[in-house]
Amino acid sequence: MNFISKCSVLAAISLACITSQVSQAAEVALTEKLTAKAAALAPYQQRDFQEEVFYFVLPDRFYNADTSNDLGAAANDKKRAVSRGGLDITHKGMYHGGDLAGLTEKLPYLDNMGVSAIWLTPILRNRAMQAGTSGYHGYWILDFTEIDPHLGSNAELKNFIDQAHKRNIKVFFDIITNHTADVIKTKECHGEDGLGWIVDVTKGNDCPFISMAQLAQGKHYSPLIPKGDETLKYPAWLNDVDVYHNQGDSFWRGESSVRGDFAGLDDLYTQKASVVNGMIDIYQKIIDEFKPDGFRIDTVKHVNIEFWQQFSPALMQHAKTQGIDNFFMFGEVYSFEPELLSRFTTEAKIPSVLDFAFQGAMTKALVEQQGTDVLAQLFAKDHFYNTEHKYIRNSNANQLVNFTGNHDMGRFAYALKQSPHNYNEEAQIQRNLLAHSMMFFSRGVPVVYYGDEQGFVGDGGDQASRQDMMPSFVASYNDDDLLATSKSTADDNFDTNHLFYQSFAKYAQLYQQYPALRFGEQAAVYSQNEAGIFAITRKMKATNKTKAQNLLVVFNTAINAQSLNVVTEQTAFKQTDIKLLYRSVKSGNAEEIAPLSFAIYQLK
Ligand SMILES: [Ca+2]
Ligand SMILES: [Ca+2]
Ligand SMILES: [Ca+2]
Ligand SMILES: [Ca+2]
Repeated sequence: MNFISKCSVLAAISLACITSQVSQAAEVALTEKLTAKAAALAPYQQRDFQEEVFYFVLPDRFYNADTSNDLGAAANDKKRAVSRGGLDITHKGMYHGGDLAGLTEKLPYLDNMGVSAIWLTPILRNRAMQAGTSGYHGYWILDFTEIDPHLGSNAELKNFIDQAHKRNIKVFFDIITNHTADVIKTKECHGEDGLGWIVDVTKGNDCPFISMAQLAQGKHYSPLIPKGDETLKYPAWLNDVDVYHNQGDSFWRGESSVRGDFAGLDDLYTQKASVVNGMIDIYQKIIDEFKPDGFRIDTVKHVNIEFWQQFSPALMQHAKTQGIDNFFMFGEVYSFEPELLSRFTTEAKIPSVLDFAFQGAMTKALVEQQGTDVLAQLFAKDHFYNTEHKYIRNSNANQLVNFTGNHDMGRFAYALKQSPHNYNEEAQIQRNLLAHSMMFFSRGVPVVYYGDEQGFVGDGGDQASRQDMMPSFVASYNDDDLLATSKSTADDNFDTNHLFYQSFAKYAQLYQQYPALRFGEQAAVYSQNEAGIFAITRKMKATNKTKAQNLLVVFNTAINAQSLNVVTEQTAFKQTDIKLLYRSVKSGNAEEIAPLSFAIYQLK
């Protein structure tokens, strides 16, 4: 019986719609009141990675609760002199003063949104200034044994973790093994003292890459450390030029991608056993001292796979010996191809990766308006991630890390703003919300990029996407038109009434309320070659803690209402076996999916 097709937005009150066979009772019963977290959420020590709602934040850009550390190291601190300075709150490439004390103070804000895990950009001590900008982002590490003084002390980090744990929130560190800060120079590129430039940097390639074939022919750079910089790095073995590749700058292809420097950042010789063991030792000590709940690993693609095969199992095992049974790691592999991404969860033995392919498919579906088939095509490759590791947990697509945008590529809201489809603000709001709902309810673990919950947009990637949550003094941030608010980034933006904050809190609540949204096996049951319905099921067998659960999640990427009927006609589901649990937009009968909205149904 094709009764749903009689229902449309205009005919929403027709008899056919009112006598809808799909129960709406559950939707009405679902509380609208936000609870901090579903009571069912397990204590963090016992909680699986797949249960988390992540919040990814740059501490420098979040909240400044201690102005005494804004310049970093103390003026009389000789050991840390290079970690002092770099503060300019008007400049997007400089320190803005945010710190661990600020994050600690704002934990209730994150808790109330349903955040259960926080991923911080690197917090180890950086070189404060390099080539005219600062290490506010944390990716220029000099000292792998202590916290950057701009962010606070080791004791403040421990306090932050303690306070997060008291709220049942996990803390993940962002770690780097590919490179250190830029200290090493070469005579050929920077002169005998290493302080200048010999090559013409205006021609693009900073310090031209020397290939293995060229090395075999005797061509090489003469690495040197400028006078006074010989002992800047900790632990001390990192000051030996022989533990680096010294082959010049990467041009991001071929062997240069693994052996070249990231714009001068000293690229570690990760094929050497001493470097592998040294890095394992560094991060085992970090685990011992701070007991983090896991690591996000930077620049994974730029380190040889053999390194990860040793590093990853060693750290996973070590964390267990420290009593962190659910310790987890996920890597940044900047690729949109599941075939390549999955090499790192299978061959390289890293438990999971950030799912750039998911971000790419979402952009095609919701920014470019391609058919929802692009999503089905992405998920059809999920089997690439399946494996059984000998030393660590199995890899599978359910553990992938979903995101809509980040600090490098920019925010999803920026992609929408840039679209040739010229979306108006309402359309940008709806598409942004739908993207985030897909991030929560598709297989994988959701990551909210800080500020997305306040309607931040940005002018691009990198520095342009790293706005302040505290009142900003950066002109190019403050002239942005934020979504769903009359505020600008010049204001304080910890608004718990913002539509996005409220919506993400609701998504987190649903995610934590229905185990199948976290653990359920996903199958794509309907997609089409134009914007419209994308439907998935999430099936979960009964466990000793939970009953079996079988959900149908339906997304509508079209700008007109769609009917659930298209799904039931294509599948074996009977209308009477489907019960509506939640709709993001309540209009029409229970089978109607409003434009740019989603609905969650329970299947018998
Ligand atoms: Ca500060
Ligand atoms: Ca490398
Ligand atoms: Ca260098
Ligand atoms: Ca701007």
